[in-house]
Amino acid sequence: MKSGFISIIGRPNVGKSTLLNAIIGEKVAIATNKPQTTRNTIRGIYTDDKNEVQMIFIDTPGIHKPRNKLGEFMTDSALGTFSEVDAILFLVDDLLEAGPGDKYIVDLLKDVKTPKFLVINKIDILGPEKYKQIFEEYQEIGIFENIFGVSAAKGTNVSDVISQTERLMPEGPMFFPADMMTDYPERFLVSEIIREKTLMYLDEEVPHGVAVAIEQYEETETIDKISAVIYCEKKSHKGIIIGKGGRKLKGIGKAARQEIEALLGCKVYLQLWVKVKENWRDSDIALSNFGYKEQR
Ligand SMILES: Nc1nc2c(ncn2[C@@H]2O[C@H](COP(=O)(O)OP(=O)(O)OP(=O)(O)O)[C@@H](O)[C@H]2O)c(=O)[nH]1
Ligand SMILES: [Mg+2]
Repeated sequence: MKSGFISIIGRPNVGKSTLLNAIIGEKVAIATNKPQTTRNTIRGIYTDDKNEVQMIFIDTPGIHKPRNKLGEFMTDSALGTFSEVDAILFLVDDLLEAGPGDKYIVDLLKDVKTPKFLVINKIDILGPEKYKQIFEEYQEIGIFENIFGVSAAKGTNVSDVISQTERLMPEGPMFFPADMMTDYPERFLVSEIIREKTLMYLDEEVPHGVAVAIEQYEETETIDKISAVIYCEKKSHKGIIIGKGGRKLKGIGKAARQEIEALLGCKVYLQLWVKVKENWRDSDIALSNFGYKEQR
């Protein structure tokens, strides 16, 4: 039996959560077109058909220059995985010169002994010429055991990444039951689904200030009753989230409920509220209440 932990790292929005979901074959992490969607480390458990290998993939928040305490927590959560894992998957979707972000990560990785794979994502939209340039640029750096081109969204070459990662795993036990996909409680997954739907309905600056707290979670024989608060940082944002005549909030609620029902396999009564909590991203108490503190 082989088993181990693998960290998926990279800039915001490169497709880390999408890749995790593609590897696990189920949605365990929310993914949106908004940068900084992932805020905690999210573990997805992969067990092969023969129960001979178990790999725990850790999706991490996009590494970025923090602008508040939430940002610090997010970037620290990602960097903190480096020394604890058996392999690192570094995701990119562009050339090094495209921005300072990837260069910063490469410099950090140079000092990390853990085996590293480079995963060039979004090959479905990159085009062969650009792919070749990215490939050669990273090969030159010479710190990656292997370089893959994948499309996490379409599932292209994801099985290669899985099989090559397997080869890096040490002898080890089954940490989790073979049918388990993630070790997060349903309550957390529910709050993430609500956050995802909220982000999808919003644009620009509002999403970064959104957090979701579950207030009531009651399971009955016929239906699960869940009530949650969507927090935002400004009164004007509250209006945006609720929308004209409450239409936007209704849309968020409906989309979230449908996905939560599929997750839980039962009917759900979902009640959503919107509240303002100014500057919560710099408040230690709020961060800890939302689970964005020493959570790993
Ligand atoms: N075309 C294309 N889009 C992709 C691919 N993988 C991910 N995306 C899109 O890229 C966006 C970001 O995906 P996420 O998986 O949320 O990215 P992330 O790296 O987890 O982002 P953060 O959590 O914010 O750090 C989403 O709109 C995805 O649909 C891909 O292979 N091809
Ligand atoms: Mg993510």
